[in-house]
Amino acid sequence: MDFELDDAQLALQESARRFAAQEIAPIAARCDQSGEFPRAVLKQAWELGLSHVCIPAEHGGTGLGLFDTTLVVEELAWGCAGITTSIMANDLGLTPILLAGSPEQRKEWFEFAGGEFRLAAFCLSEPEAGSDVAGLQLLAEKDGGDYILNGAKCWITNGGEAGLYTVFATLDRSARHKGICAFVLEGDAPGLSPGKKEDKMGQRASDTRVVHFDGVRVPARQRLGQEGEGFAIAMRTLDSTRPSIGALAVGIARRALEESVAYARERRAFGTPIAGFQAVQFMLADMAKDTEAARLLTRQSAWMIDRGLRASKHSAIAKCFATDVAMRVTTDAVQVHGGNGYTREYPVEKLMRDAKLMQIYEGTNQIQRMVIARELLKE
Ligand code: COS
Repeated sequence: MDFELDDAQLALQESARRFAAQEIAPIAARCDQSGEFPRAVLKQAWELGLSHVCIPAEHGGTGLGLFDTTLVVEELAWGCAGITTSIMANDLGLTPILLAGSPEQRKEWFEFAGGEFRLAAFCLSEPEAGSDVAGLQLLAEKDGGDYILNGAKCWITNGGEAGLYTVFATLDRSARHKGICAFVLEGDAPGLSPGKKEDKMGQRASDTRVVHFDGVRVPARQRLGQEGEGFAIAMRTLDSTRPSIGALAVGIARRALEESVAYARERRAFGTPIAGFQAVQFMLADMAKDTEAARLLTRQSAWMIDRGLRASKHSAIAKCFATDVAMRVTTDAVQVHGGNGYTREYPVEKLMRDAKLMQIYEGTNQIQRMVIARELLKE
């Protein structure tokens, strides 16, 4: 592996870094406190090619590989994890089309998603089926050449803001994973309605909702892959988006480390900056080494996927390790800041709240350990 960035990658990284510093970071605390959804900033990211990055160039997108995507995501997440989650949920919503869409579907839906500013949402989780995807209950009943969807999804990022939804539903609940199909729907499909916005602990700028499907009619041409292939499409999607979650966690951890180094240099105790104390230095050193390791694992898994290698285990390792690191590093950042760290005057308490969600979404870290162990035992 050669992780030296070329000129194009450095320019991409710099453009994301500048956008995060100039447009995201200044509104992060406000959106966190008010729960405001910063649609204008997301549109700006799309205009700059920092969002919807998986849409291939032949369909008008940036067509970034996963390695390059991790460079962008780390920078954006440095500015605000909630806003970055809204941006990256597009790629999560679009990846099933990339992996399983026919050439006609790719053309139609990528041009629909990227031709004008439209957010995408990935509808997999349900009230009774978050980790157990094969147990999902959203029913797809056949009606002539169409399917009729009935049920609900929950914890859907961009749930109330999306113009395109990729949706997983079952033809037969008793068939478990063999009954699942994947569909693409337009946001204004009759019968599709978002519920109220969740009042979350962290990542409050992102829009998370229940989405209801009441008799939503979907033509068969909007099904991705064959009937019964939906489970594998969902798993392959998550395999290839988990490195980006790792990168998002690295962005949070890096910000927490930078804030802590700056604070330790300024804050004085016992007549000297606290950076002079070994107790603080060791915390900073651990934060730095863990963040660096998380970045390397993340880039390794993305690099493998870009080369078409099977990466279920490495994606799960990257997601699990990097998000656990983000939780530890942000908790230590609050500790380095002492009482100040526990107040909203300083950014580290938000980082800690934002990091918690990383261990839960796109598969809890318990699920990641399950995936890693299963892959190990198969080898
Ligand atoms: N890629 C392709 N196919 C896969 C796969 C993958 N990564 N993982 C599993 N499959 C296939 C299996 O090979 C098996 O195929 P066969 O029918 O040929 O035997 C089938 O899918 C069923 O797999 P498995 O028996 O492992 O399924 P389980 O029901 O035991 O569930 C877990 C597997 C728990 C790993 C899965 O449900 C999961 O990832 N859950 C977490 C979901 C998640 O991340 N949710 C977050 C919400 S989305 S933001």
